[in-house]
Amino acid sequence: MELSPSRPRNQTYKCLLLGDSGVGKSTFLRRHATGKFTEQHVPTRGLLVHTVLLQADYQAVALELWDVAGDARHGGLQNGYYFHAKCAIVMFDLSAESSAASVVQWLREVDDICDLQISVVICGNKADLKPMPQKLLYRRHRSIDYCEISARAAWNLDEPLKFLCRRLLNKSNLVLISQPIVKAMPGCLLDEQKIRRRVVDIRKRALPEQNDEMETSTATKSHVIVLN
Ligand SMILES: Nc1nc2c(ncn2[C@@H]2O[C@H](COP(=O)(O)OP(=O)(O)OP(=O)(O)O)[C@@H](O)[C@H]2O)c(=O)[nH]1
Ligand SMILES: [Mg+2]
Repeated sequence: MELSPSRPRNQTYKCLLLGDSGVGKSTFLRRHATGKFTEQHVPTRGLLVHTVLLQADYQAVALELWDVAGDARHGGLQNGYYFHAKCAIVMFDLSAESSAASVVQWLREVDDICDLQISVVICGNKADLKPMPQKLLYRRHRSIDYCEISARAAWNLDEPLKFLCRRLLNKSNLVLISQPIVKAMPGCLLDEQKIRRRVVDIRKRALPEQNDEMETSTATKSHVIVLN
């Protein structure tokens, strides 16, 4: 009897990558695609797509990342890109207040077109920079998670993908299987423990879920930004 190796089933999920211009969406995508980091900001025109593979047990999952231009002037089809998305990463820059204040708007667009039944992870990028002085607050929601990464320090880059796949597949032992060699940029230091403590704190202080509905006001008081 001949034994043929079992082939993992490959499910593909469309994943939106959203956020203000300059927060690092394309850098994140490029890190996953080629491992490279680009210093200059070249605004995306329309859309970039790259597929990453993850595996749990014998099940392979493909996440098709749709990196949508953050600047509406370069937006192409804009929210025409949102149709049939199964999940989304809404990215902001941990050092830029305005990008955090915009998260609520990006979530509203996702909600309008895809419905917030889809899994979303709010992802603070540039954890290597001095954080904004405002405190970040986040509201518990059954389909929304929160994480922080640094594309520059190549830190935690698989975290948002794992969050989403965990929700999509209900499995916790996911491994990224399509990862190029990714190195931190020279001179880029990161206080990992401090950042992890901050994330734990943000989760601990999470506001209660409100009537199953997305909070729509940006609630930007002087020292606090409510992300969702
Ligand atoms: N310090 C730091 N800079 C970063 C990081 N990630 C990206 N950048 C820089 O942020 C700038 C913008 O990055 P992009 O990836 O082009 O931003 P984008 O979100 O795709 O912007 P649009 O295409 O205009 O929507 C670039 O200068 C990157 O080098 C990071 O983790 N840390
Ligand atoms: Mg871009």
